[in-house]
Amino acid sequence: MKRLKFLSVAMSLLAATYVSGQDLKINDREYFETQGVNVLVYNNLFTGGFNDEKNAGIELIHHGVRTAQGGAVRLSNTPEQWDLVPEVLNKQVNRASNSIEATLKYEDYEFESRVVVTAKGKGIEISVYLDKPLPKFLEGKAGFNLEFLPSQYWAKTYLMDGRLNRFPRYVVGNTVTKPNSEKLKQFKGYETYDDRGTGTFIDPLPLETGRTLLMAPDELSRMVKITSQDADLMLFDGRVLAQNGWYVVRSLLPAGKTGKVLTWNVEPNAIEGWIREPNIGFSQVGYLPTQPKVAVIELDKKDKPLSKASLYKINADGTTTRVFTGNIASWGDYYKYHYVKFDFTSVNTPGIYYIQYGDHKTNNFIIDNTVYDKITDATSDIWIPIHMNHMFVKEGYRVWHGEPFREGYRQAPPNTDHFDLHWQGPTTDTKYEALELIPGLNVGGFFDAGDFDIETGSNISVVENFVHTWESFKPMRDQTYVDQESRHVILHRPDGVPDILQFIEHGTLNLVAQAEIIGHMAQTLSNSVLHNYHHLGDAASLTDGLPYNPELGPYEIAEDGLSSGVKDDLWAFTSRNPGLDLRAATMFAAASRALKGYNDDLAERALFQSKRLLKEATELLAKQQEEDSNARRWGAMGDISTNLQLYISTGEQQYADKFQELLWPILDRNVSFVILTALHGIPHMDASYKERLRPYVVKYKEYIEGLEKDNPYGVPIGLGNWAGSGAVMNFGTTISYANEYFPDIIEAKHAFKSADYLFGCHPYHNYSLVAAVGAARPKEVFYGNNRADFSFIPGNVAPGILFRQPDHFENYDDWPFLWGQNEGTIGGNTSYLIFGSAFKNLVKK
Ligand SMILES: [Ca+2]
Ligand SMILES: [Ca+2]
Ligand SMILES: [Ca+2]
Repeated sequence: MKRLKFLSVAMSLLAATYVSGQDLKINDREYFETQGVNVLVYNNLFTGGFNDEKNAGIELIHHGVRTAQGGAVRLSNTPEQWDLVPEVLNKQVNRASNSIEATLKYEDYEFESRVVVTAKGKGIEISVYLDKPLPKFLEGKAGFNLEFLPSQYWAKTYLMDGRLNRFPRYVVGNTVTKPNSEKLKQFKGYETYDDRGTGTFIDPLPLETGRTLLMAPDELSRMVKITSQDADLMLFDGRVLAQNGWYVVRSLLPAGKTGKVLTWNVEPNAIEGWIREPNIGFSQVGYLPTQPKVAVIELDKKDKPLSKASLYKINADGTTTRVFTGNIASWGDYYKYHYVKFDFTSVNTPGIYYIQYGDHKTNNFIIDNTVYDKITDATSDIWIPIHMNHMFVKEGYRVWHGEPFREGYRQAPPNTDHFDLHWQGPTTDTKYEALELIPGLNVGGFFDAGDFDIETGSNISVVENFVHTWESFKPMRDQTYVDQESRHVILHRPDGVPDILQFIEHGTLNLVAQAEIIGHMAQTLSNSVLHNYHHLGDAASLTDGLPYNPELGPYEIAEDGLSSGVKDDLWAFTSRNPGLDLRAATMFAAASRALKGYNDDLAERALFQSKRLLKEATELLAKQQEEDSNARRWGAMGDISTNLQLYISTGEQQYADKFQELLWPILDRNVSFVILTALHGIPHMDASYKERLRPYVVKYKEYIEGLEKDNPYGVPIGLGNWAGSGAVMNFGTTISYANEYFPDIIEAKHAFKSADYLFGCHPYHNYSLVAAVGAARPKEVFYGNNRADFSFIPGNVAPGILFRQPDHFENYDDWPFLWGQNEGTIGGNTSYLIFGSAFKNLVKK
């Protein structure tokens, strides 16, 4: 909707476009800027490791949207995640010459190049310099690439040397295969592709080749002209190799040359007089009649704030009535935008409303006492059961996935480095040989996120989150059929058992199996090969269902049909970590409490493992501490929450003492970091504990008030590489509990800021970050296992609004693939269950 409106503005400015705009200049934040065009030069760097690599290099923010990135010397046509990335050795900003330059290095090939970006009028010149000729092996491989966001260009036109074309909506490209000997090695020697024994890899062919590329002349906000003086421009479609690929414009660097070897002129069109549309942030879920109602309006700094905004009510006959007009209050600047607020708290009649700010009208929302009633239902009824591993999951006519990993898990070989940040140490720490089947682990557990591994640490938190939700709020909701016997899950089919007990059972089944079979907790149950780690689609098709048999040739199936030569198995990473075992011990104790009376056998097994792991882990940790004094300070016995949980489970005073010993100094240093854990201690400690906590709660109140000055939304906004919805939920949960125990200090009204932010009142756009029932305009795309369909799994909570250096907030809603913005995790979404439950509880009062 926003874009349609934008188009009409663009069209009306058509006539004015070719009047010379402002020239690009380096601004105070050290990137090139003119109104509507920002060119960033290595403000965000490649890492080569686990960060999303579609967030780095030379980047273009074009009329408010980051439409191009990845500008750098690259070694393949359409680089994938885990392809080698250049290290940016140094970056110099030269205001006198209006240029920014950086040296790029590929350590593996001892290959350095220098990229110089110089403002030239409305565009930039990008030049590549070589001091030494290209290494022989990189001839025909090294080139300069710039990547454009497919969702912002598909179906638009482009011209290559005047030839007419249209960007393809879906990839239908030409490729060739080349011998693997020509393939460059990938990060740490991993391979993102399975060659099916052909000994070849796929190399995309260009869609077009020429010297002048004019992109999107039909859409002035996206129009970019690129000319290359010395080498052909090639346009590739990276989606041919990977669904998260972008359109890549590329020129090869010449062999045998030094000095200035490549020059591009890139001219992004700047619409004369363009001003970004106001982003009117409000809760898409709506508001209670009695709650605070404040819209935060994000404005272009060139925009002139209006003095008033209005609220309109949509009547039963479809007509609308203006019911309230109020003043706009300035909040101030936050990074690159200006923020104003519109308070319409006084409107308290239930009904359907929209906000009118100048010419801008929002979509409708509801004011009513019931708006929050269903905020956790999609998460508990749909997202969570779909992420149940080792089960067949069906909804209506649709099978979400078959039963995955029937062939079980094999012992990860010693000294194995894993792409998902795990490591099998020098020994297996089990009775199993490397690659031997560890029978019985393929039961229960939850997929980690958009991938299908079992992260033990996450699964422990998940069971704890479920138990916490169960014990605090007793949700009896039953919308899911779960049959462990036949390994079947059916959504929207009640079976007489509260779903949350079935989720606790499901998580516990896997974790108990780990403890019983391995003897301690595995770090993870995960993919052995990278090329099925990024598997998209049905988890049951990730492996071939047969265990790997080294006696067989590649891809061969044994005559008895019981094993195969396909190296696609999942492995158990089993290096023993007593800290993890200790966490598991507390989780098992909690699970045992919850399961008693529902699944007594599992409750007993969990309790047995809890006691055993507690004893063994405590001994192991004590031994570690003797050997290493650092372990004393940073080891798992230093985990505050674990000690509280141990006290709750065992009633042993030593854990209560340890909990308090650790708690108070950290509260002194950073109240907001541990206050929630401290609050959870109240029901289990004596009255003096609560009184001692009181001054810290007063301090937390100051923190809450400080956030009002920190940013216009009044919630903690994270600036890391994974966006901050988790911290916002935690903030709301903390306020809900603090209000329960200290209503005289912490007012309930603060919790609404978390809900507002999650449901639409945040930077960049105003869509709800939860694929939730009840929101008028939830986000439409998320990074789940169905992300290739540009879809979502209901109830998912996106990490949300990602900060890009140095001043850009972003959440793509037409491109699901950036995980730091759009991926839901089992840990995060079960935290949302707690937030939602605590918040609903608070609202009830
Ligand atoms: Ca994972
Ligand atoms: Ca049920
Ligand atoms: Ca297999």
